[in-house]
Amino acid sequence: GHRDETDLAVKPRAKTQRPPMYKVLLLNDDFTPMEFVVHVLERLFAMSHAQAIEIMLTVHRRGVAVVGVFSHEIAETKVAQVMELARRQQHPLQCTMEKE
Ligand code: NFA
Repeated sequence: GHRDETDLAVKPRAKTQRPPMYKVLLLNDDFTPMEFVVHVLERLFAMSHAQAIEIMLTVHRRGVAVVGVFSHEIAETKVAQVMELARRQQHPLQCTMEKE
């Protein structure tokens, strides 16, 4: 309505855009050693040994787990790092990303 001294002028604005975030997923397989997966989670996802074991066992039992949520660029880097470590050790471990 009409303004008085208590009114605040607030322009309608578009909602603030947040950049999309990406889940990094680790997939189970029958061959990659459990200790290698724990090592990957500790080294690349900054998890404690206990956290890494917990997530590794979730992947082992359920088939897949989210290991982190990152910007597109960081998620791509994490996936590439996991895949490169696995390739170097000739393990079939798979890591993917998907938009949240
Ligand atoms: N399933 C694998 C095994 O029994 C362990 C594993 C866990 C592999 C998580 C990949 C991801 N050796």
